[in-house]
Amino acid sequence: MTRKEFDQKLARMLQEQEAFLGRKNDLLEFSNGVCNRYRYPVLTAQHSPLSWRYDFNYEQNPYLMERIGINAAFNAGAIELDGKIQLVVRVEGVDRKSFFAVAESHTGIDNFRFRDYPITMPETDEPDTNVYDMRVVKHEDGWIYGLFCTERRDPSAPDGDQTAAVAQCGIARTKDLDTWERLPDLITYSGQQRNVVLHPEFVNGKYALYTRPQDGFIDTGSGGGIGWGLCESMENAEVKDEVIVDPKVYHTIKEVKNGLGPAPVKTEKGWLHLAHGVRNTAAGLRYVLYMFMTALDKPWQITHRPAGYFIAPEGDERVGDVSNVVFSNGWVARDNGDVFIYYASSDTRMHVATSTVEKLIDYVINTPEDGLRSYSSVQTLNQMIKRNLALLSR
Ligand code: BGC
Ligand code: BMA
Repeated sequence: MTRKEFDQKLARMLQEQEAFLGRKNDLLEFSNGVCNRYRYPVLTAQHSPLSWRYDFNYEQNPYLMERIGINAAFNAGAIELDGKIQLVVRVEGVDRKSFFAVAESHTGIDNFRFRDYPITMPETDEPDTNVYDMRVVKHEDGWIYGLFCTERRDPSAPDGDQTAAVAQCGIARTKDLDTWERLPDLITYSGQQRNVVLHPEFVNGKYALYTRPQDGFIDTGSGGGIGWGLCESMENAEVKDEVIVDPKVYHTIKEVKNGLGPAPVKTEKGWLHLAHGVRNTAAGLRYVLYMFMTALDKPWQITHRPAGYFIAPEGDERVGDVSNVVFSNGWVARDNGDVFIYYASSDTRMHVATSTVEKLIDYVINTPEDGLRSYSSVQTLNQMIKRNLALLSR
């Protein structure tokens, strides 16, 4: 490539990228009434700036090759800040390392743009091998906290096993999402932790955390379920007692494991929660999202649990690096009642679904519970059919 060709190609690539980032998203016509989905993902690996991927220097990169590949953009934390929706995205390079990067949008449904640099997350004395799935929470103490999974190789694994890992909860805080202060990892008395979420308010004057204790890296073992515990400070966070708020249950969408998604949304009827449930199939694990509500004054007590899943992978969402997965660790409830639910599909890309606080309350309170048996599901169904047919014949 001559320098002229190089310059022309780069200019064209930058222009095409601008057009791509400016593309409008469309609401899909079909909706079940609970939430709406959109035509395009809101973030993909292709949304990452070209300056992250290509060396723009002709002498150093005469073929204008991609030098640093980005594999995926998924599992984002979400927060509304400075009038914009800010996603703290799990960006994964082709080297399989994840890191965090902020992407922002005024609309919340399209035109997400990454900030110039990814987040430089400081390490602790025990460096993380991989970090992912940040829950971003504005706490009433004034800080924005990021709780995320920090993963390191299991020090007790034999040389021949290069997959065994230990997952724990990393903690950092910020005011602007750019500069982060890393705090010590959470201490709990369970083997491993993923999906730890900070409750936005003090409870009995203490910080409150949703946890997900498990014995091994993949196996929850005797642990599992969404847990709850209090801690005195976030500077040396320690949860001495974990109680299980929402256990895994045989033959449900959360039979293998479950974990809280983003921090709950406060409403006049209770705290709205979004979580993921996992079941095993012959084709591997299937991850879906479900909701529940807890009591306003006792956020660890479930008051409503609609049966089954709230969002499951559909169409193209089913396929990706880890197929048949939807996962969410970010949502935003705006002052006007709109709710933007950010979910990733198949560990590959980010989508948005929209609803309102009012509709989600209705969904959580009025959707029948799981009777846990085929027979009771049919009874629940029959009751509604009977009422409907009576209405139709009037
Ligand atoms: C991956 C996660 C995954 C976990 C358990 C980690 O190495 O990065 O995405 O949830 O393993 O499978
Ligand atoms: C996990 C999560 C996610 C991921 C999912 C599916 O356990 O922590 O990072 O989306 O598995 O691979």
